Amino acid sequence: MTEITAPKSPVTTEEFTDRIREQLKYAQGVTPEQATPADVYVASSLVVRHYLQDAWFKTQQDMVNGNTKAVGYLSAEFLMGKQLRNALLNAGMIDQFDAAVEGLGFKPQDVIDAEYEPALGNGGLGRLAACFIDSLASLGVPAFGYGIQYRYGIFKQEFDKDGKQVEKPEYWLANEEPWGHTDYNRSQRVNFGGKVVTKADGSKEWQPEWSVRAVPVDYMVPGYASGRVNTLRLWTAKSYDEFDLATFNKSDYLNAVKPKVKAEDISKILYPEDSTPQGKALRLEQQYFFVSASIHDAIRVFYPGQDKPDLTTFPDKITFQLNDTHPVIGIPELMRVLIDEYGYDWNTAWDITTRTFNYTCHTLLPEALEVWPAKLIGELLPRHLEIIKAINTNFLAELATKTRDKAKIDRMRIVTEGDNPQVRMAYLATAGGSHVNGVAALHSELLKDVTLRDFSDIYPDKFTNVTNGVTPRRFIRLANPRLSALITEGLGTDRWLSDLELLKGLEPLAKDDEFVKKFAAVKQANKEDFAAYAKREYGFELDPNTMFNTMVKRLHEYKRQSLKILALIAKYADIKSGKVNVDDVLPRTVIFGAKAAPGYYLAKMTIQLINNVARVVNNDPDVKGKLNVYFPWNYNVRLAQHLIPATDLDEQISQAGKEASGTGNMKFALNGAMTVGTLDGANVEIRERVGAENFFLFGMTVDEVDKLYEEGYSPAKYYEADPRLKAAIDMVSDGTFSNGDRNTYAPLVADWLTKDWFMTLADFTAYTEIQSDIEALYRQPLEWNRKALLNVANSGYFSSDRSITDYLERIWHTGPLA
Ligand code: OX2
Repeated sequence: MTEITAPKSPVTTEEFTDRIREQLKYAQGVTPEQATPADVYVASSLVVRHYLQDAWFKTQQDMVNGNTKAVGYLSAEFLMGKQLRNALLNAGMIDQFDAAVEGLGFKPQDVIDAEYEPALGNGGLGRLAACFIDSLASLGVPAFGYGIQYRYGIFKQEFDKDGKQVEKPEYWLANEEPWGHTDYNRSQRVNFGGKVVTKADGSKEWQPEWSVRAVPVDYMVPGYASGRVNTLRLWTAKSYDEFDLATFNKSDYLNAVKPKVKAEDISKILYPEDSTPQGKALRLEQQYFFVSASIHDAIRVFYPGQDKPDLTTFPDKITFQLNDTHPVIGIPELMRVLIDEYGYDWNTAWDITTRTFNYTCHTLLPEALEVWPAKLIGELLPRHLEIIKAINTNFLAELATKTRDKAKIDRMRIVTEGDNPQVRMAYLATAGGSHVNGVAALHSELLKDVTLRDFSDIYPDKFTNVTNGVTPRRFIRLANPRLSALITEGLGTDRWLSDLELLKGLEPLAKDDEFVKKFAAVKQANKEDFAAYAKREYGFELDPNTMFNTMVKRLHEYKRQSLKILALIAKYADIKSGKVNVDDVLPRTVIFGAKAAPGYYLAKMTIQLINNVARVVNNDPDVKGKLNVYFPWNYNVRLAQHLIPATDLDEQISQAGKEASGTGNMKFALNGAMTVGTLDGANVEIRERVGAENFFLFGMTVDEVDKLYEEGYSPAKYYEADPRLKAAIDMVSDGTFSNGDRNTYAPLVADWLTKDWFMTLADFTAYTEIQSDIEALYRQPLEWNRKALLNVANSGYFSSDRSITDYLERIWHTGPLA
């Protein structure tokens, strides 16, 4: 008997059908006969919202009336993915939906596909935020996600005829968007610019120059089987002055709408950076915009109708998690609100503030730690600059009581000295919050030992680790229904969806050849599905009888897509030179997915190279279909959901000490892919859990990398030492992948040979050597699948439910609603 704990549907199919008809009629204004899948999508979404509405009210009421501290997850990005199917799953209505739309003459998949994916994030950081709010709701913890509803999400990636990345605007709101509820009556004023005056009583008053209206757009965040629905509140910027009548009367229409355009610019685009900040004033405006609105919103929610609330209780009502440095301006903002708006003294305000905030750092790259020129902050937020300076002064004084090491104190300044002082947001976050966490065990260690070493010396108790996780609802149940069914069959229960450590129960089944064969059949069917999807969406012809070898993530030098493509070229060169007999080559299909930041020259050139390697290799008859390279453009959550379940081998090959965690690595392991990877980020913990014998490890460790930097790294040495590496790089230089033009990739080749900051060349030989182990195992399907199954069985730890449980215990000190 299989135990089923999935949520019970609140509706019958008939009721669902009637409701859809009703929405089609009254909301969409079409008959079922006239309706398109897009109409049915909107109508069905409204129906789902309808059934979630009471739980949403109740969760909010219980949160405000109860004694359970809420979590405010402040994040510049929420990469949600499509909403409808996830909401149906979490609310228990998938079957009723499928039957209802079929009854109306539609294919459920067409209706699902009609949803446009909200692409409000760059990569891992934004997707993590989305997994976290799913888990918070599923665990019944009251929470708000607070962010920005960007009009244009991350750019839409296309490739031109030369294989270069082209960025197109992603206007995801072009069609009706049934999930967001715009709540004009709960908007907040956010001020900018102007000056600070000192009043007669010595208190300060900020006299801003301009303001925008922050209007919340609320999204339901239904928990899986928890009966709870939390809120994702994304702010959109509106102008207070639609237009300036005086200017308009002078017949200057464009200038008359200027205030509106300027205000609305704030929430217009998501900055397409990942791990490197861009010093744009607009970005700081965005950060302040959503954080200021969110802080005021939380006060409104938790002290309804109170003019003089007792904000000393604020940290008992809500804890704000700062998702990286983007929301850190919230620290001086809360200080300002408490002091200037509510009249608290500095010390009380500081006590409230430091008890309210905590900070998650997601990087180790020094260039990714945001720093703002004090001048810019002064122009945009003059009062905040004063407060930041005072925080800095007090902080330095406190440090002087803790250490005599003047150099150390100087290194820890929040505001640097000199002609062009800078504000270091990571330091402000560390000083102004209760806890700092990294996102994987290794990352948190390196944060303490390297990046924030001085801070951890003096405040060791502030530092902790919470290893990332991913939601099993979206990334197993929705993405991989076949594997989900097999897991449920194997475990005799579907309870693993809310308690992922139960996957451990699959471990004994790895000894059962029949079960392993079923597991292999699931992968094969998923590969066939993906081949059909790739054909439909991209026109690719993938052979599902080859190994599917995937590398999907942002394009960044430290992630080392170069290593993958060079190894592939080396293999190609082996075939071309006759060094290996093509008939002995294990057939592989290598699939890349990656966006590069538009201004990131070498990353974009790497994309161009991959596309051209694909063009050449896929069309070379000498290769006999043994090597295939595909690069589906515009990698996003939807593509991830199709591709991850179909992958045999996943690449996590960053230079050790550079990838903070990775979360793709977890999704792949949970979907039964094997990983080839370095000892970096969460790979370390994945390998520990799945077993060293079930993970393809290669490459230098953090210590070896450091040592090599110290000794003086010379990439050319490696080029000379490994003839296969030399052959591969020479092939890039000699025009093979650029129609004979030797200059196309010259900057990339020059970088490899003279700089190679992330030591791709140094790890090349080890990476190519591990390929023989990989291929030998893949030639024994039963053994490969046994190991892949052991990956699934031992990756339950990487559920975002576990991450959230860790946050609750180590950082937030709160729990589910009663
Ligand atoms: C990413 C990190 O690069 C990645 O390693 C991590 O898994 C993810 O955040 C979630 O923690 N911007 N994106 C990241 O860091 C920054 C900065």
